Amino acid sequence: MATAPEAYYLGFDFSTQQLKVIVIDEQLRVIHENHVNFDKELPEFRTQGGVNIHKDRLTVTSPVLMWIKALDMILAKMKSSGFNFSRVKALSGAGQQHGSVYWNDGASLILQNLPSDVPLHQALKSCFSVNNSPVWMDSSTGEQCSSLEEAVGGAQKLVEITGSRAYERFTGNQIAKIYSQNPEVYAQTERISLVSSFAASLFLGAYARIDYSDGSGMNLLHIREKTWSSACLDACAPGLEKKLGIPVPCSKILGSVSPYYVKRYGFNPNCKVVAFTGDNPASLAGMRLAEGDIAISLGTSDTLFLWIREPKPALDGHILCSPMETNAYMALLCFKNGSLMREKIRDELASGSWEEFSKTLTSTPAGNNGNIGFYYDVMEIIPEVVGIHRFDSQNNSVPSFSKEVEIRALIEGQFMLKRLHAEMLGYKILPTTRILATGGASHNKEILQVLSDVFSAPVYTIDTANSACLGSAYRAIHGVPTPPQKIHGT
Ligand code: 5FX
Repeated sequence: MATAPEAYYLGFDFSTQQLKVIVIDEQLRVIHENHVNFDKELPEFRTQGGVNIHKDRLTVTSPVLMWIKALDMILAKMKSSGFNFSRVKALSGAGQQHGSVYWNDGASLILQNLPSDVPLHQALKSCFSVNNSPVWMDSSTGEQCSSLEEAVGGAQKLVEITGSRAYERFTGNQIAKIYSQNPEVYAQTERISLVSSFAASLFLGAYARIDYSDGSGMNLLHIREKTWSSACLDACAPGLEKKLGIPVPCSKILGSVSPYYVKRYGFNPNCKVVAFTGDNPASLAGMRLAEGDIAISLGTSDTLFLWIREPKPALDGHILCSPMETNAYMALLCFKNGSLMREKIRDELASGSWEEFSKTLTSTPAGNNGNIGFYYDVMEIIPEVVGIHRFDSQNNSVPSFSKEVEIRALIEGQFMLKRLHAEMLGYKILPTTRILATGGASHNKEILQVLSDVFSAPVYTIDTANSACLGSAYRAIHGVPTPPQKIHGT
């Protein structure tokens, strides 16, 4: 008897600059990759880096039809490369966090009756009450942030409910801005999606629910109760609960693909759509982070993802529901003074050479004989401090260090702060803890040794260029339980 062909799983990533897809098989092998670059392949939308920065320099949006046209294009590319869509058992995806999509009154009917002979961007062109979606780079909602914190009883209270204090890019504040500036637009919006749930809706042919993990980036979700906080909803806009729908666990199967994809691309009608989530939660899944692990990206800014069991939400950093386990959490910490600060000290004290920098770093012992320094070239996010602050072994503030002490103080100081803030959020180092490092400085073994010393844990380097996309494909495969296999001879 012929065996059934192996199933495929698709992971999409609607990121800021491009739409990506990765196909994996049941052994998690990548068997197809494709992408559409927004600026290059969709020049008619005139984006730069996938976004439009408005005149005030604070408002940043992306055209919603650009994302839809990119989906038309990527599926057409896959089809013309001979990809067999009928083997796809499930799909999932990621979206840039915080961005929001506003569906017009009546759009759900159009979504449910997509004509398969028409590209999506034509069929859906009249479906949006806001054509330019606010995205995570937007910082125009300062006023709304202050009102939200005030309405719920202060920043700390908001942190306890939603895992974060009010941030300008967070979706609740973006919705509040639209409501206050254009109440009639808000009134004619029947549904508000995140970029992730919007993308899932395109595949479902119906409004997809927001998952707990991406929902945690809105300043609206009660992260422990996994329900919308009425205090936050009421502070942002009236009637919001109905427009958001009920949030769902991240591994929820939302339904099967719309008949549109069956007819137009040859998808199997049973192909399941697993809830889409934010790009950061999807990356955590893509890196296969386990309890106690840390992923650290040492790039222009340094970003940490932590797996947390018992979170202690704090004013600095974000706590999100975990994309992997309903009762776990992930924390996100972002530090602005990353590589640029390291490069500045390298240029000043090591003639611009990483080799010389590393040699000098290893000439001093771990712990730096009690000397500590904190280096902030630009105003830091966590904590809000700027300038250079040095302390000797007696805890006296000192104006300078020798070059050897300075280089170690910089690197140890950067990692000690990360550990301190991680632990303040409830992170605990476990005997099994692994640190997965990525980004520019992860190529420097001496810097990684300090990271390992500070956290008392082994450090591994990984390539995360596609982690959100790959994580989405993994989430697709984990979302659909495989029926028990018959074992011969038993
Ligand atoms: C996280 O809070 C962010 O704003 C960014 O990492 C976006 O998710 C990038 F897409």
